[in-house]
Amino acid sequence: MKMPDIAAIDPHSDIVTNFYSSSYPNNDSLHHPSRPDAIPGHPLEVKPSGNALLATENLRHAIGTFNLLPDELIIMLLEGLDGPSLLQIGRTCKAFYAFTRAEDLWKALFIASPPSSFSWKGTWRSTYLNLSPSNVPIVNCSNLYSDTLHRPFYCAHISLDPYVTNIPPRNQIARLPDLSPEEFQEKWTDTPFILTEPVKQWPVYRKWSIETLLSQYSDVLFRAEAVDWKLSTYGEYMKNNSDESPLYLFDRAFVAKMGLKVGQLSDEPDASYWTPPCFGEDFFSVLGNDRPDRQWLIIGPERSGSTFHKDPNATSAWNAVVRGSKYWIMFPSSSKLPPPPGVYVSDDQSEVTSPLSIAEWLLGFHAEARRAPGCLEGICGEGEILHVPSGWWHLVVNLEPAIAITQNFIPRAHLTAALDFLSNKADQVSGFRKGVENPYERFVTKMQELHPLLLAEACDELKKRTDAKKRKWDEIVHGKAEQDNDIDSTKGGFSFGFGDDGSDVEVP
Ligand SMILES: O=C(O)CCC(=O)C(=O)O
Ligand SMILES: [Fe+2]
Repeated sequence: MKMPDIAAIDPHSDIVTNFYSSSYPNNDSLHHPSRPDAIPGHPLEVKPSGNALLATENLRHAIGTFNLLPDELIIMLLEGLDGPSLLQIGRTCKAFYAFTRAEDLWKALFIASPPSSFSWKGTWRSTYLNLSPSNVPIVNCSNLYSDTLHRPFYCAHISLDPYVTNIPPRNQIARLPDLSPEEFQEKWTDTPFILTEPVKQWPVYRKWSIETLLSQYSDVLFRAEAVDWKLSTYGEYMKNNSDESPLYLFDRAFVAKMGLKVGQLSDEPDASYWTPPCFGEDFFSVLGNDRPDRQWLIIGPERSGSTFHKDPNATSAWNAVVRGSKYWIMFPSSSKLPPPPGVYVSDDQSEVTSPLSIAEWLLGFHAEARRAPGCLEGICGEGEILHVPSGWWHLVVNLEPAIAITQNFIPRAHLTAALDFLSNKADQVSGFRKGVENPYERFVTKMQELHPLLLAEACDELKKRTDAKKRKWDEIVHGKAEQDNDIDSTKGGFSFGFGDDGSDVEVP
């Protein structure tokens, strides 16, 4: 008897609504052969676990004692094997063959010991083993039922449309042609927005495409997560991969590698791009070459992107889309608000656990996030630039193959937040070169030299925030009456709310 394939059942039925997700979108393209964005069948025909309930045959029965173990544990055991051992166990039966085809196993082997020379072959397994696609057998594993094996494949093919369209008006990120430095400083430093004009003046906006970059920089090595690949190899990867979370090129040394000139046209007539004037103020520049990493070239295929995070060292950022488009979903940070749905943060905020891929997060949490207080969403299109205020959570996904440049900075409105971070979260400070010791002291020394008044103001503000939190703490621990005596009524104007001011000062 041919068993029903749950993944092929009408997506509006209850079964599919509960499949991998509590908030499955109304995606009526799922498995519909006549729709161009329908999800293709799994290459080995592995089915989601639920199908096992009615199955008369199950390939898992051939794996002996291992059949007692859940799929995740089998994969964990296989993670301990090298390539030849994986191939060997994969030959024992169809079920193990399917398990040993899991791409994450081969990606990990590749990254642990990259072959000295290789070409991208469409999958991590074929690339690691140097197999041409015609040498990879098509094995029918249709009687294997495994969410662990099916989910990554499924997530690599979901349509992003239901998540990035119909953004509720209250969630829309503001869109403006441009802002002056004064307008930015007065009204916009705590608000995400998209500027539609400045990037369109950049020479790289006219000149860059994946093709032109490939023709000019094909042999240049760029960093993509844990690997340094020639751009030509990354170009092949972009064209031909089925990864759930595509490898993302994120290179902080691109200006030197590509021999670019960067700066305002008045100083640098041959500049390839420049910081839009409204984002010009950046107090990390007082550190000169000792500043932390500042700018990145970002290239990735459709579906690549960044899972939820806040930018480093309490900096703000701009992110300019030179080619393609990006969907952004953002949340303010405040101790009054929880982190975004599906994101878990340790007490000291040093660890962010977002165990899900972007696609899994969209499937499982997007609907809830869209309704959550503070949620903002928007699409930053080609030639547009988005502002990420200090401390904001963001998840970003490329809707098409994309090229972007991002740069982090400290505007005066967030000088206090940066000082707070450098002094109170020294263990989480990142991006400084190895020899640069004690970034907080260096920063304060340089600020004292170059901007003493601003530094004094920011330090005052930081002290106020710390004192307010101490009082709040005392109020909680010792009761209200006792701490009332501590309030200096001459100062007034304090915010007694935790985190209203965006500060993350630790309560001692
Ligand atoms: O383009 C992206 O993937 C987002 C990068 C990012 O997180 C940023 O620019 O802050
Ligand atoms: Fe970011």
